[in-house]
Amino acid sequence: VLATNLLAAHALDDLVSSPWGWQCEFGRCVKKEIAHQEGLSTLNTCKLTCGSSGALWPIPSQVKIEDQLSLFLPNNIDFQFNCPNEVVNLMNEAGDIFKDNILRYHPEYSDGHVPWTGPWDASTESHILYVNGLVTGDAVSLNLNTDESYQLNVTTSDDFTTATIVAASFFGARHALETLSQLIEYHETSDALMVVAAQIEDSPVFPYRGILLDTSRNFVSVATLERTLDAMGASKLNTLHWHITDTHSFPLVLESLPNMAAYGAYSSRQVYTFKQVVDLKEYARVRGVRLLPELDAPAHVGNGWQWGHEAGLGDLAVCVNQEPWQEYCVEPPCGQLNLANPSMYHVLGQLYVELVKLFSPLDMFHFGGDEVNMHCWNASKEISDWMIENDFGVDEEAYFKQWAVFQQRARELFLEATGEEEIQGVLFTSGLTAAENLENYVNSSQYIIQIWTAKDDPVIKDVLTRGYKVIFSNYDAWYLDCGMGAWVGEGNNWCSPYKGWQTVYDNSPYDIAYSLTGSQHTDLILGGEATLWTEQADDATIDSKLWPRSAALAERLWSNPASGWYAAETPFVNHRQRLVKRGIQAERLQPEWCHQNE
Ligand code: CP6
Repeated sequence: VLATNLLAAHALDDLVSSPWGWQCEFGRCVKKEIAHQEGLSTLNTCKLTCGSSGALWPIPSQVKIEDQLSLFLPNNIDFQFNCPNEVVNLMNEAGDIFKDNILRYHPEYSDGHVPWTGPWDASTESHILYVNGLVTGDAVSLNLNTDESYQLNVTTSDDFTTATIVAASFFGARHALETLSQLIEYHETSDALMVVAAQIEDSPVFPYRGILLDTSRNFVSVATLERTLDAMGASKLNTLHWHITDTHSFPLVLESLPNMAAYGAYSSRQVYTFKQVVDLKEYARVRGVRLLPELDAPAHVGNGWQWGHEAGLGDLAVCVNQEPWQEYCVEPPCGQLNLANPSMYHVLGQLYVELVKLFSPLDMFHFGGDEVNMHCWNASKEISDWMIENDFGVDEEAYFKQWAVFQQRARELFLEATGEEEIQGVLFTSGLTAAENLENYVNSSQYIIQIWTAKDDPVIKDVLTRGYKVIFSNYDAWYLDCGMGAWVGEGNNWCSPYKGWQTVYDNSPYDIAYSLTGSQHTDLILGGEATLWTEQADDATIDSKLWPRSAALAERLWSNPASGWYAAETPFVNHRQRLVKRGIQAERLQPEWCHQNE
């Protein structure tokens, strides 16, 4: 028996007698071996008692679904939303994506490119799906305060089904459409099936649910960025942290600073134009995602900045591509901004003006700030002379002070570029965010700290007790790359152990060595992100490294279930299937045999 779609797998329950059965655990149907368990049901019954269809991902806060299905015609959807003028166009676009996705989930459609268009079973011809919605708020851009909650009700009468959505923002409403698309199943033939009744109330646990993608170590095409956004929307992830530049390459074409890409891009084809970025921002928004740009500084810069020398501005960056790299940085090629050169600040300010033009509106900006190497600065005669002339001294402490001055100036330049009074900066944990420097150099009302080290790092307690907001991207759970092995060699294999989706799933931001008070939970821990540094990834492999593992992160951050991965396995396999149907080359989780034996 061939179960093309797991959602229809319960049809097999009656046909296949197997040693497996289903049991409800934590609102999810879990497959158990009958030999060791009593009172197990078929998936159908389990779905009823469990109150979950086993299909929804991420699992909603509250869900009641009737385990009966009615037929409807997927190309006969009546879509009507009552919403403020500002969001009418967004809502229509989200509606078109919703309709397209439903056709993509059809079992006879498998190549990820052309939606199923029929023929449909004649008996379903008159059955209409009405999607009616109310959006009360007029927000058109997503930020940390956006209300992403929604209510979704499904009812069915003789020959039509009505799905009613109520949301406080466009973003909540588009999430509701994702959930609704997951309540649709397909029969073995071409019929579409819809649950006859459902009541869902849903909102995310964490406001920041992200993916970091590095486009500097290797170039990433716009098509891959769009696929990433498609999959993020499908999983209710809301932030693409775009690590646009690094020492390796500078792929962004800027109107007033064309030399950055001219000197820094791998080739004239491997760049992002102004129009591509602005279009991508819009593409993301329609899918409920905001772009969070990062310009990593003062370390992790280099290629692209060399033009300054030839333009008579002196060295904008120092120790660029210098060898032996081990002395000047943690990863070749090296490079850091030249603190002694006022032109560097002038160019940085121009760069920020360009970034603001591209990415506004921005309530957050990522300043990077990681992995500064003091020896790189000290090895520059220009910088050490300047330090001595200005009576700073050239010891480690003096360089920390100059790094802090740099960061302060960078923030001011960014604010000037936006014309705003305030912006939330984000900084990776680094020497600057060590306990003794935090209080002197990093203001907790100005900066969010991104913790990329492991869960037992004492820095977590250091920042939370001092009132800093945090984002987690722990490298032992949420680093999806194998970057370090690319240059360290010598048996230092950072890919090992590979972080399976179970590891990604079971890492909760609340589950830390330091015990939190109530308001530290809700006020300070904003969420987390999976990171894909691209030393060893490009267009050919990004999908399979990101997916479906980032979807495991998505449920952790949207629902933060009390249970671990075991209870989530079946719906996770379902969700992976949906990602593939949407054209994402997501990694396979199980042999088909596992599903045939349900
Ligand atoms: N690039 C930048 C990197 C890393 C960081 N910043 C990194 C460090 C350690 C590991 C993986 C990636 N490649 N700019 C640290 C935030 Cl294991």
